[in-house]
Amino acid sequence: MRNTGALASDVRRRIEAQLADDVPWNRVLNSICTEPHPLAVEMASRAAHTNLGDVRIFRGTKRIEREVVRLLLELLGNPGGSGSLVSGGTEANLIAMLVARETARARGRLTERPEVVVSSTVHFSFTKVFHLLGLTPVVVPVDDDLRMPAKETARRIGEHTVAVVATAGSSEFGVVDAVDEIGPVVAGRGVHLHVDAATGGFIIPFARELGHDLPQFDFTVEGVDSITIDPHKYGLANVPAGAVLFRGAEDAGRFSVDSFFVDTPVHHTLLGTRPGAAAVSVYAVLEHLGRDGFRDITRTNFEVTRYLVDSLRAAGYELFAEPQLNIVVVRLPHAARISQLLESRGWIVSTSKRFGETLRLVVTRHVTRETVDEFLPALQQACQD
Ligand code: 0PR
Repeated sequence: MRNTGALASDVRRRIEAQLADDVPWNRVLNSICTEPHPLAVEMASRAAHTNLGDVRIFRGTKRIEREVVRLLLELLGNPGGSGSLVSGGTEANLIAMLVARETARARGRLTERPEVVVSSTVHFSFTKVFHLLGLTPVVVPVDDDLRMPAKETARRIGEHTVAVVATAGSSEFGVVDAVDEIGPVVAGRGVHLHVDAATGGFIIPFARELGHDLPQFDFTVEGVDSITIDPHKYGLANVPAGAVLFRGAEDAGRFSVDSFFVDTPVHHTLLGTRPGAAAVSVYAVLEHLGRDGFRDITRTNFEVTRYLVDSLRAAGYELFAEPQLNIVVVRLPHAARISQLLESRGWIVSTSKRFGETLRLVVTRHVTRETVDEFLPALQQACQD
């Protein structure tokens, strides 16, 4: 660290110079996160000093967090449930698996080698979670539509199973598992069913209202015990804002750690010191946009996705799968090299390590028809070079 501090103007200038080198949103076609809503940014900055790890001080901020959890539970059809705001999908999935394991313990079902049934497209955050918690994944191959098959899933449940994880919006393809078929076959087997809706949680409810044919994935489905939903993705809140929600009013409390101090409530999250700014930013967006606002944003996302798909097909590209959400995967020879070329020309796309020769394009709020019109020639040029 320097001995004598630099002038604020100097520090500011250096930070601005680095930020200016970040890729502008209108060249980003790989990100599930987007530019947060201006009100979220404004209110998060207002609450930058707050810490949800000390609710005796930040009691107003805590009230906002509780209200956000209530609003999210209501969105997902379970006003009587419980939950916490966390740092993102990874922490949400970790806490859901902790609760699943503790529930199995309480039921006397925890064996020496606890297992979790997942599909082959489950998010890699679970690799971290299983590693940390000593859980063993039992992988069900996806079907031809890249979905977790309900019957096969039920067949893999055994004496060691503590949980099943379904995904509502896979990160690679935006595929929504048939949670409405998986729920009923898992219900009554004594295992926890978790739905990872980090990606789809803020799209599917509104897309269904708009008439898109997507499976129900929320607490109205029999058997669903917990859900991950991420406001910092399609929820337009600032990073870091995730949420883990549970069916039962007491369920979030199954992972609970006491603190050293009198009058400090137990913790239900991994982080101790936690950003109140995140809660405030989510609250600002939910209240300001309401269901109408989210429905409008979803409608636009789907329209731009359709425009992208039609433009790609008209230009002769073939899709890897028919998109269910706003993630478009194109079959493309030499995809990794084309992605690198595009990046050198300012465009960010993804290529899958597991499903080679594919280019993945994510349509979110910052991706417009103009972005598509500018991207297509850049893609064509990269394919020719
Ligand atoms: N579950 C699912 C289904 C996800 O898609 C993700 C992240 C997570 C869990 C983990 O969430 P956190 O990253 O909040 O812990 N999905 C994105 C992905 O892997 C994360 C991301 C976002 C990556 C923006 C890049 C990026 O620019 O694609």
